[in-house]
Amino acid sequence: MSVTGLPPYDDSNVFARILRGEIPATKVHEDDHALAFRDINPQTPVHVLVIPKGRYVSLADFSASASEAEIAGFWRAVGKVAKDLGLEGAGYRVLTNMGEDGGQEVPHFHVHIFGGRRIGRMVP
Ligand code: IU
Repeated sequence: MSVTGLPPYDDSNVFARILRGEIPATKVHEDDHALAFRDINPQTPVHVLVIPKGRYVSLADFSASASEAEIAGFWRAVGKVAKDLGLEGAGYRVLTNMGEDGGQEVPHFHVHIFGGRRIGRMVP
């Protein structure tokens, strides 16, 4: 088990395959530390996923194991993507699902950026 309680990183997960260019994604941003692309099943008019380029299973894994440069680069990318997509004025939501109880489906750390409409209070 990894630090997250999830299995160790699996290089066959779908986001690893997107990072390797094996399956397509609609990319909106890419830099040394992060890739951002449109969610294939958008829940809001703008729904983008931001993933680190490193092999991290979840937020718990990323926050415990990534370097300062990776963490800074990743979170700067999240803010830049939201700004570049025009979400800053009206606001947006950033969310990560962590582990089984958190509803995480893809075992490569990612945050969702939701925007483009008013989003209600979160009900777990
Ligand atoms: P979760 O946080 O792991 O529960 O969310 C995974 C998201 O990945 C979910 O919103 C899917 O629609 C999305 N997704 C995707 O964008 N492309 C894919 O090939 C697959 C899932 I599989």
